[in-house]
Amino acid sequence: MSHFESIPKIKYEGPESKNPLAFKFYDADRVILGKTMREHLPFAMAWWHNLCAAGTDMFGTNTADKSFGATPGTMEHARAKVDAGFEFMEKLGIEYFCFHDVDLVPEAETIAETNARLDEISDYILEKMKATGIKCLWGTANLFGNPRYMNGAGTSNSADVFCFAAAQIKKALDITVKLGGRGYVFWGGREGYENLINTDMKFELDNIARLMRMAVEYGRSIGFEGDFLIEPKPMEPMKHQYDFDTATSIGFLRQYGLDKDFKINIEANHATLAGHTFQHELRVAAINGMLGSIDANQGDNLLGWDTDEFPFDVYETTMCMYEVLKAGGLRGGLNFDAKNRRTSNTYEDMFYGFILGMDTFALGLIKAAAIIEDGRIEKFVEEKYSSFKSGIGAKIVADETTLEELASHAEKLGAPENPGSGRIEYLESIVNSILFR
Ligand code: XLS
Ligand code: CA
Ligand code: CA
Repeated sequence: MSHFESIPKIKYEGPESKNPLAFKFYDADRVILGKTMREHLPFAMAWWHNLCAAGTDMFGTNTADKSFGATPGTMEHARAKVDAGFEFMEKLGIEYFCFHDVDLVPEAETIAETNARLDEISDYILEKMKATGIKCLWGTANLFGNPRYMNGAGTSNSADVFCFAAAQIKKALDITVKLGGRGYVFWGGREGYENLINTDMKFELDNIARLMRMAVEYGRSIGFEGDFLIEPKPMEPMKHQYDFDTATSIGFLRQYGLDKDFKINIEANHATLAGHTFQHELRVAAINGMLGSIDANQGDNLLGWDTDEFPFDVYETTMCMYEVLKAGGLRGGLNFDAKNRRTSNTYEDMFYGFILGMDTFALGLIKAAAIIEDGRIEKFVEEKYSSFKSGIGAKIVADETTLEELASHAEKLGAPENPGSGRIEYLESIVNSILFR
């Protein structure tokens, strides 16, 4: 049974096309810097937004119909979501999906019953994967929705709740391995605090590191070879979340000896909530060898919360793909952790959202490659630091000098040298001339 009968397979028609159900920039087989767009841009569908979220917000209920012809909360509905999801991905040429355990099946009264449901649905998903070639990018456990996690999961004050979290992670890892997932994500939505007055921060951090260590040990023991990923976010739902941003998360991973098994999953909207640009977070991960995967969405600068919009801002995707290309590509993928606006509530809108996101990233890729081929920006940056290529500068980077030697060098110079213009406006106008030529 088709869920999107009126929607054709979405094809590339080029920038002049006025067909809303066609790609204007995403041309999967086009080769850019030696790789196809498909290879550069491993797009993924987020099960939760696309197949589960139906427009409920703090002030109102569903505006969209995501029942797919079945009664929500049943296994029949879980199967209908699989059917709809695979039809949707095939029509768009999306090759990966990401999931939380509870996106796949309704949670039952007992762990055993929920796990039996997960076994059943993952058999069905596996069949669909074999038939279509669609793959799993990453899996995760929802450790924030159930009221038992109100004080956190890995950072809960309750040892029993900690065990429930362990049970969910164990099963989510089993399912991720069964589906051949490339990654396993920890997003710590409730791993943080509302108020330090009732919080033992050190104890909580030690504990969640223990949970992650056990997850790594278990995952490796069942043959999981992919990356474990921390997805930073500074706040929401908690006032302060421990995985605040990429730098904080890398510090945590190194402190607890988890950095060999983990990488970072960077979400654009979480970067801006942390007071950073998306590009900043990508750069921090890349220079630390920790760039794992990307949750591709965007926030709203006028709103202080996580709006999870489909990417539209070409400057942002250009800078994202610039970082990705310079880092040598992505180990993971580009997961559209994005949802339609509450007022865009039809099946067509689901497709329009993905077409917008895929085209915005395709444009970003094309333009980032053009910036690199143009070379002026990279050349400027290289020259900016050229004083470290010879003389005293070369001695500094070779670690062949001392503070005394540097001090006497400075004394001999007399007046300090002008370090040179940063040329920001000139460089920005290069970006514009490449974006809009
Ligand atoms: C929420 C997060 C979440 C993670 C997966 O803000 O983005 O959806 O990606 O748990
Ligand atoms: Ca996310
Ligand atoms: Ca988000």
